[in-house]
Amino acid sequence: MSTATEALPAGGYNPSMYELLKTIDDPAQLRALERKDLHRLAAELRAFVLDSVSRTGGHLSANLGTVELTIALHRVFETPEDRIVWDVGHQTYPHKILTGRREAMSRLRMIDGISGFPRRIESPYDTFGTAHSSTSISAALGMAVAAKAKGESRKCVAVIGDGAMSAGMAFEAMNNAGAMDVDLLVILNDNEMSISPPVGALTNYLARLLSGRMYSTARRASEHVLKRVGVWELARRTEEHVKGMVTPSTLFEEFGFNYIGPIDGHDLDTLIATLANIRKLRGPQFLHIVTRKGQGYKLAEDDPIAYHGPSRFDPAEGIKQATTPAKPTYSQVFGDWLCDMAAADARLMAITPAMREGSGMVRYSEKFPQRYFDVGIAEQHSVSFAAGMACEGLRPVVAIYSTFLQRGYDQLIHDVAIQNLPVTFALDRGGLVGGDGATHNGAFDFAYLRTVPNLTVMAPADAQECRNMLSTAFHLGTPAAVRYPRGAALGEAGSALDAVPVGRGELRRSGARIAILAFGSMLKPALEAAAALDASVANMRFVKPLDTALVRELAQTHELLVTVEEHQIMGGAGSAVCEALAGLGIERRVLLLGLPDRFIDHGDPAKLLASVGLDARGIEKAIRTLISE
Ligand SMILES: Cc1ncc(C[n+]2csc(CCOP(=O)(O)OP(=O)(O)O)c2C)c(N)n1
Repeated sequence: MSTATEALPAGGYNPSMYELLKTIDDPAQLRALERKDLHRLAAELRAFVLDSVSRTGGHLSANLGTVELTIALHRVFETPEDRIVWDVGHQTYPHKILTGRREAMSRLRMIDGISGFPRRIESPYDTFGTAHSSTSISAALGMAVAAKAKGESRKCVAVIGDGAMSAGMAFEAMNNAGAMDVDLLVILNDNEMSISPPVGALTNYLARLLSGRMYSTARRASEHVLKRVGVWELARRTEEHVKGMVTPSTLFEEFGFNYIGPIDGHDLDTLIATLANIRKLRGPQFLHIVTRKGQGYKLAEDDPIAYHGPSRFDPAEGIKQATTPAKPTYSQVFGDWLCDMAAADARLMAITPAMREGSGMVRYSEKFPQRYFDVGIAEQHSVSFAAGMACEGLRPVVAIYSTFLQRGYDQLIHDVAIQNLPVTFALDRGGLVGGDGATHNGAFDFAYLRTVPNLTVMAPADAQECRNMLSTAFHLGTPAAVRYPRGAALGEAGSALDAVPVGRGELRRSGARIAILAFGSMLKPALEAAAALDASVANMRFVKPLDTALVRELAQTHELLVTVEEHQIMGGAGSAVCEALAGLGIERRVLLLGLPDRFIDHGDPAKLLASVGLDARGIEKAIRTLISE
């Protein structure tokens, strides 16, 4: 594929570069531009994306890859009347910039700023809220069916990456759509990357489609057959006819779609012409475009993984290696434990649904390639796959973000827990995640896990405890989850593989009248608040089985119990404490602190926690308010 895009200058992004871009506050203005000006618009848009992401942090590589596609879509389709649904939505910065949010990009992913993903409340051009992948075809199909039912002639388009296409849900939607008489266009944005290189048979298949081998092999076979029946010459002249007659149709055609492509997704003229033609076609259409992650910015082209979601950086210099080593994150604590436990126990198998980097598994994947399984964006499959391994005596560890395990909930109950299989869930990103916002917060896991029989649920308060709990889970012989937060771990973890006593919390501070029962990340602010209040503090460690003996003891020796968790109050660890008290027949006043019954948006994690009263000051204030009533 040719990549005719102009490379970005290595620095010096002065505002005059955006003269044309500044005239576009609405795609109608883009549609009014002369065709020849669109290339300049693309160059300005690409420079603007790089400039603004370098100032705020956010997703970069994917957005540099969708510049031409975004312009072409808004040029050809009558947005917002025609509906464009972006899968995942991390590649929608060009779309945001062209749909009235250029200036707002300076507060991307910040409190009160715009989201890094499409959101219906943010703009009429954001037709569907996304962030978890592989929903776009379902949603666009729903919109197409709605248009038909209402007699509206609008077009509906789903834009989905090759990584997101690997999820079962995308195929469920394809299966459904292909058999329907609706005007739906699915655009496969194939950049041959997920966050890391994509995996699986679909990836291999797409590569074969691109290299043309599939087509030429089939063509050779048909040549042979046709020569024998004496019609080859005629057929050769009507290549298209021959192709339609004897070449194997693509997988997407088997699903009932009309497959078009592959075409160069950075060739604006071809994109516009192709989309304009497709717009006139009826029924399910499938356009395969090829783009490059990081297109136009050499550093990101060379290392699209590092530039997938960078923090702020200087575009002229690129991402800098920190001079002082950063404090290890919980993901790294997990990754180190994984390597050590794998060395100690050959039964360990580690599974990730497409999140190798984010889950801290790069070193493990290099050290233990035979025992490392990236299953693609396939959370449901990852859980049942682990269950199958566990049936055969292995000890699978599923490393998964709390928010993404929501996808595998039935598999967790039906395949793992009912059969009481020894699967360890290393649950990353428990609690508020910051810039990614409500779609990615791990706010529900205590609730959805603690209600499942056979499952043990732990929440470490520091690095060492995280490591010990992972060892505990691994050796338990039954299903267990260790839930830890995003970001820097507290303290350091040693190299031992010790366990913690199951179902036992520990008293960390003895005070009077008030006892704070802290879960996981909330131990630290609880201890700080307790010092000012002279309260007792327990590190509860286990959400399930809850240390009911400790709960009883604290209830009998204190006037007020305060539970604190970085999780929804409803159904969370505090609820478990209340259930335990009821079960014990103890009447004691309880203050439940945690996340309120609303979705928490994006922003700086510490500020967000403070905004919901989950810092030391907030905890102290809530307690003082209650006792002064
Ligand atoms: C259900 C789910 N699992 C995992 C993720 C994390 N994630 C975000 S982007 C991404 C890669 C997507 O790859 P692709 O669709 O090819 O888009 P590209 O970034 O290459 O443009 C992943 C795994 C997610 N958003 N949703």
